[in-house]
Amino acid sequence: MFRIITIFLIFIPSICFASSMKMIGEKGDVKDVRKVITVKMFDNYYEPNEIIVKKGETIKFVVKNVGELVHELNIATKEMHIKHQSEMVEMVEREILLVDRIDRNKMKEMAKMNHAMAHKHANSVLLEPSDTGEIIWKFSTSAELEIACNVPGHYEAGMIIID
Ligand SMILES: [Cu+2]
Repeated sequence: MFRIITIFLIFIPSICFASSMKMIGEKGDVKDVRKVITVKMFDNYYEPNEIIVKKGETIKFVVKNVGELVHELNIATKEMHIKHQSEMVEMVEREILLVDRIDRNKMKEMAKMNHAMAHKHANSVLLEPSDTGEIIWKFSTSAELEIACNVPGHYEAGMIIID
């Protein structure tokens, strides 16, 4: 099962390798939302398989996990996803991230020692089966972004939207 989803960016994308949050955009303000996109997360792909984003646009993503596994929707650069994947592996090793469940209590405990484990970033949601989450994101930069799931194995399986 391999699907590549495309984001068409209506500006000239520039290649950036820095991995700060600022370069991928910023948490959007609800009053700036002009477009709502519902994304369904299956095992292991997203629907729709194409998203059109304009620079400067604030989009509200309503994210539904309709699969049987835990999934993530994360807006970031390729470099950031790869970095994040090692954190996700650690979460599996510590039994915070289970196949179809997230141990939120353990996650909270871990976050006290390692902030990366909190998974409370504005650019991502991590959802159990049947859960729904929301991201309001302002695409304020020209970074090349991917929307992807970093649950171990899923990115490799094609759970990714690239531009
Ligand atoms: Cu996934």
